[in-house]
Amino acid sequence: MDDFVLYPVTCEALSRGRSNIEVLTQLIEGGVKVVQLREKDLNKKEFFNLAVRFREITLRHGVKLIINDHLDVALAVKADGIHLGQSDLPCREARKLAPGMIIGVSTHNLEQARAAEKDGASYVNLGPIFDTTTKGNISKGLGVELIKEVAPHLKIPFTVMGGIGRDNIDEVLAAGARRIAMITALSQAEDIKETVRYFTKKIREAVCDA
Ligand code: TZP
Ligand code: MG
Repeated sequence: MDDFVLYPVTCEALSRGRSNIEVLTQLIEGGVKVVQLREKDLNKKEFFNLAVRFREITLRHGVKLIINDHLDVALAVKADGIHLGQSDLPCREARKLAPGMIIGVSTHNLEQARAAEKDGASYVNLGPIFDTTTKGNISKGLGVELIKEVAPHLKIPFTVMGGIGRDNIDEVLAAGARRIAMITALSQAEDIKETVRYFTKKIREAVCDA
């Protein structure tokens, strides 16, 4: 899970008119080692076709590919992992179908995080940490306290997400987060490569200082 230090998640609609492939290329040039393909508005065939292209590019550069929501697509393109929400296929079932895959589960409290761990998740995401409008409506931030509350109870790694950017990353690092997932702080950056380098350095410095 070392690759998940900075964990970009795609959203073409919030990418300043750039295509997902363009954003992916910039992310990789900036040095990311993992990316999650998350597109809610595509039909299955469109999503699959995009996933095929993501797989080709990520494989060429030794970058891990995690697929959001669609386990069938993740299996079909031989992705490294799948990311599931609380309303998706239960982690326990996904684990049976994909024994060797990285499985991430979105969680919003300690109970969900513990359940995901018990059900075979490889990692959990905690969030949203801060307010974010990326999912459409405002999602209210749960606060960095969530990180402090949940982290001591988990054996598996966790990522954090939701409203994290340059102005508040220090708070999540101070709360103990070491793997940070982001959509808009990266997808809307004018210079994606520079932004990847900025956040990666920040997180790695926090790891070294700990
Ligand atoms: N899950 C929890 S917060 C979130 C998701 C998908 C959106 C995060 O997007 P951003 O732009 O990094 O706030
Ligand atoms: Mg989902």
